Amino acid sequence: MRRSMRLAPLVLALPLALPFIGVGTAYADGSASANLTPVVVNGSTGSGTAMVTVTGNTIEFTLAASGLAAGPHAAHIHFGASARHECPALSDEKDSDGRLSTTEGAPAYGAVVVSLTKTGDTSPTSGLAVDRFGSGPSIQYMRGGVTVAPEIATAIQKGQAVVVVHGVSYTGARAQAKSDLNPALPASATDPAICGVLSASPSGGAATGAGGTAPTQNEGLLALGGVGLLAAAGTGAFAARRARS
Ligand SMILES: [Cu+2]
Repeated sequence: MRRSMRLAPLVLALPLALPFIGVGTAYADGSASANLTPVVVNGSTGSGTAMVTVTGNTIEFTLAASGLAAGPHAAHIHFGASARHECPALSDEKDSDGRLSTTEGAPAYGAVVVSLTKTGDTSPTSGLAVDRFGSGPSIQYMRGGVTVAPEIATAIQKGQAVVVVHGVSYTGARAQAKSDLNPALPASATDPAICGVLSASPSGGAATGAGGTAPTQNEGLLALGGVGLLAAAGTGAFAARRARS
């Protein structure tokens, strides 16, 4: 009797734990951050930071970047179970057309799994909802209460998820290229600009190690967080709302 009562909580907890078992270790709640640096080939001079806090299957994210091209910047968490969990390398530019498309980067970072929109839907369906992302050279916003699939929450904690901010500036032949995601858009609107792999932060701090983010930087990001929320710019020059990622 006493024994079965003691077992009860364990039995109840089991179904909750099951989704994690298939992907490996169950991960406790925590934070991950990424330094965003220019994607090879595409010529962005931007930089930024992404921070994600995972609580169960809910995430809160902060995205800040500067030095970006004019125009909207679709931004996503990418993940693929069979992806390399990296930002693209020069060798990913397979067709030698002088630009690395979103599709060419997929072997490195996988598919869109979360759209880091300011408002509304955050599923991959909103991947090109350009009027709900940041716009212009500097973007900065945060958002909480974003539900993700259990395997995505785990991937973030395991350092397998990649943040990609899209939208670059091209001249010459590259400026005439059509987007691989939606031929109605120029390639410059959707090609990846800056990228970073989310890596788990030690509790109470930021990522450490080679190339890690200094704690002060993330604290600053959080402090700046809410500022961008009012800027529902809607500057999307492209009717990409219904475009699919
Ligand atoms: Cu993306």
